[in-house]
Amino acid sequence: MPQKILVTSALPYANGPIHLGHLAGAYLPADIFVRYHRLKKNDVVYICGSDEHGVPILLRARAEGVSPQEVVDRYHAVIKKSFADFGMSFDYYGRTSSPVHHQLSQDFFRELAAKNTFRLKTDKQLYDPEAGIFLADRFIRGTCPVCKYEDAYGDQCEKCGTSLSPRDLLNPRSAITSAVPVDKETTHWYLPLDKFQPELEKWIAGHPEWKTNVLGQIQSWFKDGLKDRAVTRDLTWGVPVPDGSGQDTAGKVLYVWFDAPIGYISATKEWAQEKGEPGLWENYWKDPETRLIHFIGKDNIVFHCLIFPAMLMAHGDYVLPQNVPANEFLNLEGNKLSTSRNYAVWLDEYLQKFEPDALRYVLAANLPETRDADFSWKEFQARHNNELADILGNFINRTMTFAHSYFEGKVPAAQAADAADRDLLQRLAEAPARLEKLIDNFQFKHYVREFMDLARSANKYFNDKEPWKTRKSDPPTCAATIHYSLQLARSLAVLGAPLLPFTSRKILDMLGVDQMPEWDQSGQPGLSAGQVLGETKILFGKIEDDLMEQEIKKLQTTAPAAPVAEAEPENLISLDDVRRLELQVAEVIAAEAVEKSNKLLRLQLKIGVEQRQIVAGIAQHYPPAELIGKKVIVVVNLQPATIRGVQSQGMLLAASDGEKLAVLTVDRDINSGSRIS
Ligand code: B3M
Ligand code: ZN
Repeated sequence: MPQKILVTSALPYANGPIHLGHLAGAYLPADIFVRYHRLKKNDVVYICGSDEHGVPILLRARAEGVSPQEVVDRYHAVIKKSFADFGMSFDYYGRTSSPVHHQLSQDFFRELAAKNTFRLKTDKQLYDPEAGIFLADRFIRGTCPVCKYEDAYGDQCEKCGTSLSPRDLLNPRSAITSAVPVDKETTHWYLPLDKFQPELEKWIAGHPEWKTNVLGQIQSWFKDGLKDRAVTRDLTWGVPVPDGSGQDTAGKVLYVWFDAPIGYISATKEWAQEKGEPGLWENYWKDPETRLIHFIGKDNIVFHCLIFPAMLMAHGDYVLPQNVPANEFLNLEGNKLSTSRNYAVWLDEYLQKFEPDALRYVLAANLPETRDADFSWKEFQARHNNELADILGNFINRTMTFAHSYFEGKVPAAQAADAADRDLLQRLAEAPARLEKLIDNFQFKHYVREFMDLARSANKYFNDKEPWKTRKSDPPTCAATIHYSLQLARSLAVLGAPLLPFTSRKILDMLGVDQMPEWDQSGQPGLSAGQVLGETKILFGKIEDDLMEQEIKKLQTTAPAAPVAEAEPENLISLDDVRRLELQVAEVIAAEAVEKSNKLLRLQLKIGVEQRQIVAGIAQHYPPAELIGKKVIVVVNLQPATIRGVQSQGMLLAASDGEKLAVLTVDRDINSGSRIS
C-alpha cells in the first residue's frame, strides 16, 4: 500500500529573494524527501507558497514607496522562478494573497470563534494620531535605552541587538509620520494556548522520535507555560478579520502567523482545483492516515509544533503533523547571514553562475541537521571538484567513454560474474534499503555520504578491474566490467535522483534510458546487453580558484565585524547524542559458537529481569566458557538484526588494538540491568 504523505516547506516571506540559509533549512531536505517518496511510488503531495502578509512586507513597501501588493508580486515571481531553477519539485506553489486563501483563513477563524476558542481582550496600544492607525512594534522608532542609538525599532535595537518592547524606547516616534504615539484602547482576539497545553503535551509525548533539537525547544516552552497569543492585528495589510461576532472588526486583520500556516491547506485546495478534482485536498488534510510533515527552520518551531497544532486541535477537521524535522541555521564563511546587511548568497544570483546540482550537493552534505553549520566557497569548490567531478563525474565519464570506444556505444554482454563483480552487485543490491532508511529518518547528510561512497566504490571497481588491460588480454572480462559499470551508473542515477535531479537525468540520457526507474528497482541491474547508449556528456567541469575568490571578496565587503563562534569540529557530538545510546550492565548466562562461523558467538544475557540474545564477533578471542558469569556492557537500544540467521538484540562493547580484543566489564560487582551514564 503506498503511503499517503503531505509535505510542506515553510512559506517564505515575499519581501526578498531566497538565500542559502533558507535552502538548507526548509527547502532542500524536503525536496530530497519528496523526490525519494515519488520514486518509491508513494502518494505524496508537496506544498509551498509565498507568505505575503506581515509587517516586514509593509515596511519594505514603505521604504520603496510602492504598494505592498507590488512588493509581493515582484518577490513572489523571483522566488518562484529561482525555486524552479533550483529543482524544487513542489506540486503546488501558492500565495497567501489568493482569494481561496483569504476565504479559507476567514472560515477557519469563524469556526474557532463559533466554538468559543478565543478570548477577547481590550487594552491600550500605541497609536499614531496623525496617520490614524495603530502602530506595529516595527513601526515605532526611538532611542535605545541601552546603547542610546537613536534609530532603534520598537522590537529590537539593530545596533546593540537588545530586544525591546516599544515602551522601552526613549523619545518614541511613529516611523510613518514621526508623530509621538499615544495610547489608545483596542480589542483583539487571543488564542488561549494555556488551555491547550495539556492536550499539546500529550500529543508531543507520543512523538519521542522527533529530532532532539525540536523536542528540546518544545519542552522549554512547556516549562515556561504557554501564554495567550493575539491572533489579530490593527493593520491595513492582511486577511481582514471576518465580521459576524458582533465586535467591530474595522481596520483589523488576522495575525500573519495565524493565516500563514493555513496557507498549507489553502494551497492544497488550489492544487486540487487546478487538477480538476476540487475535493482531493480533503483526502490528505482530513485522512488520519496522512503523514503530514512540515519542513522548517528552527525559528519557526513554536508556530509549527505548538500554535498551529493548537489551532488544528481547536478546529477539529484536520490532521496534525506527524513530524516537524526543523533544521538549525546555516552560517556563511564564519558569520551569521544577514539579509538587512546583504550578507548572504542569493539563490537567483548563484544560479546565474553555477549549476543547481552543485549547490544541492554541497548544501546537503553539510546540512545544519543537529547544529548550526557553515557554508564556505572553499568547501563548495572542494566538494564540487573532488567529489562530484573526480568521483561521480569521473566514473560515469570513463565508463561511457570506454563503452563508446570499444563496444560500439552499446551495453556489452557479461558472460560470467567473478568475485569482484559479485561483491559489487551485492553492495548495489543492499544500497536502496540502506539509503532509504536514512532519507525517511531525515538523515540527509548521512544519505549524501553513503551515496558518494557508492560512487567511490564504483570508481575503485573500475580501477581494480583495469579494463584497459583486459581489453586485450581477456576480452570477456573486459566486457563484463563495462557491463557492470553501466549497470552501476544506472543505479547511481536513481539513488542520487532525489539529491541531484538534473545530473541524474543526464546520466540516464547517456545510458539511453527514457523512463526513470523506480527506487525499488535501483538495486538490480536494469540495462540489457545490446542496448544503445546515448552521447557522452561531461557532468561537472572544474571550478577554478579565481571564481571562488570573486565570491569571497564580494562577501568580505559586507561581512560583519564579529564572526560567530568557531564551529565545532564535525566529529564532536553533543550530550544529547551520548544520551541516545542506552547502555546497561548484562550478565552472560550462556555462550556458544554460531554454527558455520569461526568468528561469532551467540550469548544469552540477563539484563535486570529481562533476557536477551546477542551475537558478538569475539569467538577468536574468548572460549565460550570463559564468558559465563561475566558482567558485560551492552547497547540495549540498537535495532535488532539477524546475523547468520541468528537474532541479535543489542551490541556487546569490546576494546581492540587490532590484535587483541577485550570485552568491557565493570570494575566491581553491580546488579545486571544497571544503567550506564
Ligand atoms: N513566513 C518564514 C520565515 O519565518 C515564515 C514561515 C511561514 S510558514 C507557515 O522565514
Ligand atoms: Zn541599542
